[in-house]
Amino acid sequence: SSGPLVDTAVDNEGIATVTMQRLPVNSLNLDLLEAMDKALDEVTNNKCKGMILTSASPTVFSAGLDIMEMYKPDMKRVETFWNTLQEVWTKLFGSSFITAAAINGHAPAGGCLLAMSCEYRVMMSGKYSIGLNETALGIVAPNWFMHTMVNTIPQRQAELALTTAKMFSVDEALKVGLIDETASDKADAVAKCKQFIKKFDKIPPLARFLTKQKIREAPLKWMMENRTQDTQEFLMFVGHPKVQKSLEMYIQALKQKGG
Ligand code: CO8
Repeated sequence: SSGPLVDTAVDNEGIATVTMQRLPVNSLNLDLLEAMDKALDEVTNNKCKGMILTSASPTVFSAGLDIMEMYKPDMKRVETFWNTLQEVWTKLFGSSFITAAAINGHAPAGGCLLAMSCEYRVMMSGKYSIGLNETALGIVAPNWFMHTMVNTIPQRQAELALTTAKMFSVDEALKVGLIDETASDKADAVAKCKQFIKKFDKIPPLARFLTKQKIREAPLKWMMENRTQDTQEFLMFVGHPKVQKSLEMYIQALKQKGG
């Protein structure tokens, strides 16, 4: 399918809504990540005060990394893929503008990472789940995935969630603080994200940004200092025959489930 993979709409109050629209499940392939990288630059260049991240799918926020990018990969492309993911995370997690996620459906793995990289999360009620499930796939989440979770929920809860590959229901996510509010539908989720962003109308923007930057400094610094090594680890991981075998089985299971 063609058409833009990300839609960016800025309202008259300077709040940008960035909608991922790589249907059906917004799995993060290189093209979607590149479109998100551009959208984040656009929000910065337009001097938007805030950004809401959401999805065009009625039931999925994002299915996480596109498994097909990692299965039998072209090594050059998969390296660019990983570097672009690092770049998107750095821009989103470290943004000067205010960020909120309107999570209108499932948010496993990379989908959860994107939501946690924002400053506030509103999730639509329903039978949806959110979490970092890497260990269940035999994958160790990279350090910065873990840092992002520890920035969101208490370390003890993050350790339990990461080791057990916990996928949280909406109620469980609310209870542990993985999300901040629930919403009845997408419009309600977006409206609640806007309310969050508007809270800052009374706070001097520079003080707000410098505070966010200081709080988030350690994970960002980790990325700056370990980016190359992080990429090498990822490339070693996807190049491993055992990993390729489990990705193959995982893809088969996904396809069977979908029918
Ligand atoms: N990548 C590629 N294709 C996908 C993915 C994905 N992550 N998720 C779903 N699809 C495909 C399905 O195969 C299916 O394809 P088809 O139509 O050809 O059968 C189509 O999308 C629709 O999927 P479903 O039928 O499953 O849609 P549902 O609405 O029923 O369910 C879910 C949506 C809940 C999102 C479900 O698809 C799901 O659970 N997906 C897998 C999510 C997942 O496990 N993602 C993990 C990705 S790994 C990651 O993000 C971090 C890895 C870090 C690597 C670190 C290395 C060191």
